[in-house]
Amino acid sequence: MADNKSLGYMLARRGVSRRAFLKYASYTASIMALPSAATQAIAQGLAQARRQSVIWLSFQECTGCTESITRADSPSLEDLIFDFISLDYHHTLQAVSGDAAEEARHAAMEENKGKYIVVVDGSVPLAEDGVYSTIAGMTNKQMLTETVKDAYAVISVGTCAAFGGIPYADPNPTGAVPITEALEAAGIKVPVINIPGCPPIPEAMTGTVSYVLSFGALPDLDHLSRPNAFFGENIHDRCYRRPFYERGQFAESFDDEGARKGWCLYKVGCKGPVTYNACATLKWNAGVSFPIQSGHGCLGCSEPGFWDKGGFYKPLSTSIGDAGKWIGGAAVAGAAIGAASAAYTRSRKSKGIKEA
Ligand code: FSX
Repeated sequence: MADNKSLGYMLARRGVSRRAFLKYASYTASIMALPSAATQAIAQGLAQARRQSVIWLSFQECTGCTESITRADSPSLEDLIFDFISLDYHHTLQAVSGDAAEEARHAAMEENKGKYIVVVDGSVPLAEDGVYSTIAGMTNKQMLTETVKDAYAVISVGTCAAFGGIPYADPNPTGAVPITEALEAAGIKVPVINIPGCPPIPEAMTGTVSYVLSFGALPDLDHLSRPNAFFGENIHDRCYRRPFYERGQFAESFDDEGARKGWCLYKVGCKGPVTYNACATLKWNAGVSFPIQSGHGCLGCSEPGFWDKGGFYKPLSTSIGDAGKWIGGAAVAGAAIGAASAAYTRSRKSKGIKEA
C-alpha cells in the first residue's frame, strides 16, 4: 500500500484511476522501448516514488524548451506527474521572485541533498567571466556549479544546454558552452543526460524523468549521453516518406509536383538521414504531426553544431562541404544519395552505438 507521501497516493487522491495510471506506465514503457513486462515495474516504481525535487535553471536560450514541455497533451497523466514533481525552482514558471526564489532553491538543495535533479536549458557563457548572463547577481556558471554540487543528476534539455545550440554558433560572442563543458571547466563530476532538440520533444523530457523516478537510475545513453530510447534511430529510417526515397521520388522544390504529392524531401535539404531523434515516431502536439509531415525537411536541430553545419536547403549528397560537416568529416565526394546516411551509421557502429 502506497504511503501518504507517495506519488501513487497523491494521484489516487486526485481521482486518477489505476487503469489510467497503468495506461501511462504502459505508454512510458513503449516510448522508452522497454519490454511490456516493464509496465508493472514502472507503475510500481512511480506509485512508490516520493515527489522528486526538481530545480530547473534557464541560461542562454529562447524559452522554447519550457514552451515545449508545457505543450504536453493536456490534461494528461504526464501533466499530473509533473504536477506532483516538486518543481522547487524554475526561472520562467515560478510565482516567487527575488530573494524568495533564491531561498527556495537553497532550501530544496539542503532538504534533498544528493537526491534532487537539476534540469538545465540554455548554454553557459564563459567569456569575460560570464558577465553576459547573470541571474540573482550570479553568473550562470556560478549558479550552475553551486546548484549541481549535491544533485543526483543533471538533465540538459534542449540543444543549447546539450551541445551549445544557437548561442554557441559562430562567432559565439559570449563564449557559450554546453553544460557538460561548463561542468568540466569547474571540475564538477555529476551524471548528465542530454535531451537535445530545438526544442526537444516533450515526451522525451517527461519520459526520461519518469524513467529516473521509476527505476532510480539513468536510462541507457548513447555516446552523446542521449537516451537511446529517443535518440537511437535516425529520422530517415522511421520517416513515412521513406518509400518515396527508395523509389527515387523526390520533391525538387517546395512547390513542385513532387512536393504536392508528398514525396521525399531529401533533395530540398532534409537532414533526417543524419539526425537521431524521435520526431518521426512520437511526433509533436500529441502525435499530430512533425516538420517533414508538414512539408519541411528536417534541419537536424538535435545534432551537435547543427546551426554552423548549415546547408539547410541543400541535399546532403550534393553539398559536399555541408555533408562532410554533418557526417563528421567522412569522405563523401561522389557519394550517391543515401551515402551520407550509411557513412554516419557506420561511424556510429564503430563507436559501439546500437542501430535499430
Ligand atoms: Fe535552445 Fe531552449 Fe532552442 Fe530555445 O531552453 S534548444 S534556442 S528551443 O529554448 O535552449
